[in-house]
Amino acid sequence: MTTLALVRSVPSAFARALSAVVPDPPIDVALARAQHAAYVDALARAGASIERLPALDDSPDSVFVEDSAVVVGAVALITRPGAPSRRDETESVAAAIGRHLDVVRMEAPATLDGGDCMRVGDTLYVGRSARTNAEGVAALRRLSVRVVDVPMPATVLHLKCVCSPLGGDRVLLAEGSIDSAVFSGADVVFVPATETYAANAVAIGRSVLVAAGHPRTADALSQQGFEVLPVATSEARKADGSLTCQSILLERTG
Ligand code: CIR
Repeated sequence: MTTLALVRSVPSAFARALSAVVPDPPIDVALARAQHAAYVDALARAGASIERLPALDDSPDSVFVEDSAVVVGAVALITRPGAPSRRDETESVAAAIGRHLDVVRMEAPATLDGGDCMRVGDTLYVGRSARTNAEGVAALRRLSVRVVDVPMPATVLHLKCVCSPLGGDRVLLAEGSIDSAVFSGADVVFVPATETYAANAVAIGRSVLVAAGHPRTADALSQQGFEVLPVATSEARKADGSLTCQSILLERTG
């Protein structure tokens, strides 16, 4: 099994990315680009092949490619992102993914962000956040996958702000965020509430990218047998982004 990671560069307009709180100090685009380059290096070190999507310099949130597609087996569902300003990001993702997988498009009034979707085994957990509506969840159900809705607290942007898949049946989950009983049957590894931001990690085989500066999460993942690759995220975080959101991972056999 090999992993292909689709990524897109940090756009010139990144300082205008959506954020719940106006960042102070503002986003430093040059630093964001350096951090993104280190993120891509870490993906490659973890064993992923890298494919770069065309830059969308005038689309402030376009580095956060995860939100544009959900991969279910041999099919990619191209989303209709919950934020109208982000809907111009999806077509170039569809064109790139279409070279690897069958593509299905989500139609209005459905909305869904890929950051709300987490695949664990044969189940797709979907956060019902402000970005993802019932029609969006219904579009996933039509893909013949077991879908479990997860109601989200209004303060949390996406499901994967508080959890992420670790491969197999394992899930990384922030304590005190959502009820771990939602993931019945999964093996839950907890991140302390003080390190909630680090619950969004990218696991590829035995390696895992973790937001730098979260030592208890790094320890917990080392104890699970992972090689921990810390990645700086200060600028993505100012735009309410973290690690999974900066790539779309495609698993390939052979
Ligand atoms: C947004 O609000 O849509 C972007 N500023 C952040 C998106 C982060 N995406 C993700 O975590 N999947």
